[in-house]
Amino acid sequence: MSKAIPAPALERHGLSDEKLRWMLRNMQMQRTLDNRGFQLNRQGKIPFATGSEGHEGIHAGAAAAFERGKDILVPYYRDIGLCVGVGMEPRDALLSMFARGADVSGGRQFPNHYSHHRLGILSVSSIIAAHCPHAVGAAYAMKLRNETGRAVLCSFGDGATSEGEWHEAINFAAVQKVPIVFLCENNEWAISTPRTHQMAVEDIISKAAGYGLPGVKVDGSDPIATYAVVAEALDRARSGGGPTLVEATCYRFLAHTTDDDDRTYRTRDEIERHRHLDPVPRFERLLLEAGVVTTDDLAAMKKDVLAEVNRVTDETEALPYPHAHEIYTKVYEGAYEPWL
Ligand SMILES: Cc1ncc(C[n+]2csc(CCOP(=O)(O)OP(=O)(O)O)c2C)c(N)n1
Ligand SMILES: [Mg+2]
Repeated sequence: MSKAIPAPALERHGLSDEKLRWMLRNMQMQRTLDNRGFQLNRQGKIPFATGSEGHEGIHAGAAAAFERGKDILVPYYRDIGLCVGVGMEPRDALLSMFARGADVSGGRQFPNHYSHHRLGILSVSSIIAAHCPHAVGAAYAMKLRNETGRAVLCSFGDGATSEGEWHEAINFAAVQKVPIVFLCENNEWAISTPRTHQMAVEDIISKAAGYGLPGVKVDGSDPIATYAVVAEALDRARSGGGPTLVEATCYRFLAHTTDDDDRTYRTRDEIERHRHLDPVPRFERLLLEAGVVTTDDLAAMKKDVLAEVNRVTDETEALPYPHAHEIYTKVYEGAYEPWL
């Protein structure tokens, strides 16, 4: 009689079962919110949404490494899962999509451009890479104030690494050894431009060598591996070891945004060829095989996430737009509040 071959032990990098289940729920929440954005747009209820399908592993892994109440996140527009992972409520994502008055920006910010003062989430910039010098500035302030034990996590896409501001930011960060982790979410595309048409190097981390900071490449479809790399880089930054460039690979499964028709520049075949990288079913399978979740747990988790997103969608849609007389509130007020 042949014996069943036991599944290889899960390399969990110290993550408890509870934390692994939390990461999986975060990934399911991200995907559900993502799909909700596209659905609401196609129903004509919201003007715009970005899709982050394929980025879930990076977001769950990096969020698990982020220390709430200490670290600062400087995200970009594709980071819905990362923002929710560091404490933003799904309701905030819907308030932003619906541009309701109760949104943190009062319904004024571009959809998917989140921010949250209390959670330490700096406002997203639509201008590619413009947030990188801001992130370095926040990290420089930590250094000047002798604040150890905290760091900045700054994320961006592969396309951002072709921008001048990105190069200036990482150069200054490396020279000043500020506490920051640069997290590149390399999804192979910058709207319709494939990575190979905008850089002559294979690996984005090779750009780190020119500036004298370490670069680490990780499979971003694997949230545990991403966690391990980002956690180590954040730890080093928090203890005065300086910046790191992390390149987390993934694939963008949806069009760039709801305004983009990706059929004009890539085949459906190409997308299907990358399906094996889809982090959500991959992580579900891994946790099932390791006995961290059961099929019943999985079904309950998905049902619970969908119920929450349905509930906040309805609640948020029912809320009012900002009033015209509030046009100047939440624009300049509080702009000089320090980031404590
Ligand atoms: C300075 C600047 N140039 C061009 C644009 C238009 N634009 C918006 S998103 C984008 C692609 C960015 O790609 P990437 O950094 O790889 O991020 P991804 O969208 O793939 O996650 C471009 C070119 C912009 N917003 N800002
Ligand atoms: Mg990209």
